[in-house]
Amino acid sequence: MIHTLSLFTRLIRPIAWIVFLFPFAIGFSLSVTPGLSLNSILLGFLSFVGVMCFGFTVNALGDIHIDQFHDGHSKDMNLSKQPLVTGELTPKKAWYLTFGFLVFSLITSYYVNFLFCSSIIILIILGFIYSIPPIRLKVRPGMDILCNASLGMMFFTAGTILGDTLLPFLIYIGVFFMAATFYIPTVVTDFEFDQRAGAHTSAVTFGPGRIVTTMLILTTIIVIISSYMLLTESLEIQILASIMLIYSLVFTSASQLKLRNNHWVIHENWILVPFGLISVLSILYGILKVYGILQL
Ligand code: DMA
Ligand code: MG
Repeated sequence: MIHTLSLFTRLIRPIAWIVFLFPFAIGFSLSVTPGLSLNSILLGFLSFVGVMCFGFTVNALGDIHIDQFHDGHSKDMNLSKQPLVTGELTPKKAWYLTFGFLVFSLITSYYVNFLFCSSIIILIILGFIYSIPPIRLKVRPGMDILCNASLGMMFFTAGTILGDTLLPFLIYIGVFFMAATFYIPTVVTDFEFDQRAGAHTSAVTFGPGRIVTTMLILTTIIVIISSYMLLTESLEIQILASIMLIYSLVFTSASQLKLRNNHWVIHENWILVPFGLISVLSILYGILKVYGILQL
């Protein structure tokens, strides 16, 4: 029983979900209005779980041959212990599970509403083409970053659709740049591991130095967008803009300091802990809003 549970969690990697829960939870908390049905909220979050199970299982399937080289650093787990790598699970069974997760996320999202279901379908497609050949964007230089930034923005969008109000367009663009900025260090920390495995990610192709410069440019764009949001939007969005501004500046500076001789070991907790905390706070705030208890 414990073994099955461990096999399952090593396949679906719930700790790594925090990265995507973050934009989804923030989008939801900003958009949610009093009186929204708790049923739909629950279904929406279940659908999120389905998409995560789907996305990480297809990723494990696509990465079997590179995950065996992972040394256990800078990730939610040692990927060489994934059940598909150790042989505890066959690819065929994993594909059956993938199909089950797909159906689960589609059904739950369908009962939220059509628009939410459409956003989930886009997320499923992005998750699939990111990991699975022949498209497999994760090994196409530049496209890996673009795809992850789009995933971040789409999770945020799905969150706002679940909350039932759309936000000013600029915020979605800001989230896109945030997601790109935060994805870059993860691809740079994977540099040696991907290079050993022969995966042509952005970091392997362009070299970590150049890619980190890109991070500086992206951070500048975030500073401009969030400053504009600070000046023009409501208190809630001003809080989001402040978090975006401060966190991306701290994160980018910390990242620059940690890169030496193409070697960059940035601890996963720089992302997982703040993202996890902000996600939990956002969801709680969202629930308080639904009940009309708190509204900033
Ligand atoms: C994980 O992909 C990301 C998604 C979208 C499931 P990855 O292979 O780039 O990262 P990791 O090496 O952590 O699996
Ligand atoms: Mg992977």
